[in-house]
Amino acid sequence: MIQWYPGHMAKTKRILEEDLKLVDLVVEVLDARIPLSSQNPDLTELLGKKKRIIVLNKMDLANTLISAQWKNYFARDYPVVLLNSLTGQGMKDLLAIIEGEGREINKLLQEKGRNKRAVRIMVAGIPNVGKSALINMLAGTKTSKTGNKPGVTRGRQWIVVREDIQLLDTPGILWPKFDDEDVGFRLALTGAIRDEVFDEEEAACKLIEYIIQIDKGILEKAYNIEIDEEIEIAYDILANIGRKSGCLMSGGRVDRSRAASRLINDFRKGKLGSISLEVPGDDS
Ligand SMILES: Nc1nc2c(ncn2[C@@H]2O[C@H](COP(=O)(O)OP(=O)(O)OP(=O)(O)O)[C@@H](O)[C@H]2O)c(=O)[nH]1
Ligand SMILES: [Mg+2]
Repeated sequence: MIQWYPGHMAKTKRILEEDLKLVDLVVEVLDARIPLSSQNPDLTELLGKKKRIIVLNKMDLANTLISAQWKNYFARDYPVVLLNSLTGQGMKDLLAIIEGEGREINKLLQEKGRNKRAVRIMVAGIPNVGKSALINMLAGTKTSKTGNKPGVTRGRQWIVVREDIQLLDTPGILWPKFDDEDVGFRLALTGAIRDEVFDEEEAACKLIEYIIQIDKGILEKAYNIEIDEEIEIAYDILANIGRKSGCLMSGGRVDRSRAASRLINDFRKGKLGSISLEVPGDDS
């Protein structure tokens, strides 16, 4: 499952390093369903002493109790907020944290005899975690952008979120890391890596196995099937899902590939309910 070639990654990293020089604070966006798998471990080194806030985004798609555990997990090291970037739930908390960090940063500036100024932030994260949605939510309907900042010479613009907060208009792209096969599957299932680079049927089977561990009733209800875990393996269950949802080939054989796409899409859209794929302490 290779998507990020070394050259591609080096360039992405270079751009990120340039952008980091422009900001005081990084808002790291993680997928609340897979907070560890969607985190890029290299960011810590890249940030150095730069401040970071962790956003567990897509909270609406994740299990509420597990998300609360993740919040505690990350809160040991960083300010953290649960967010739905489509509805804005959690946005007030995020702004309050940014404001607080901004005050800290200004305190340090003033101690050095420098003037008070707006805190400069950027949003960063791996693909598909909701960076653009978050930026849109923060920007709101505001069109006012400032021009006289170093970033603009390179085509970067600042969005004035509030008098005290300026946001880089382009998110920092981080690369997903998956030496571990399970991490790869989680990234695939949530849409962080492109569909062409993983085996959908295999990923769908992983998802079935995972959901059955939580509650087989989720699948039984969603697809009007009955699951006997004693005798059926995920591959059989996938076939049943296909049969019941009309994924058939000519001749009436089940089209497992289409069944897999359907299941994965249903999961991504939240049609199977709010399901977290990772629990603190799982493997970390
Ligand atoms: N349910 C739900 N969907 C979300 C949320 N935030 C973003 N999305 C959806 O997730 C998908 C990806 O969101 P984007 O904002 O495009 O993600 P991104 O990180 O900018 O992705 P790239 O630009 O590809 O790196 C879109 O379909 C969004 O509508 C959220 O909080 N809840
Ligand atoms: Mg985007």
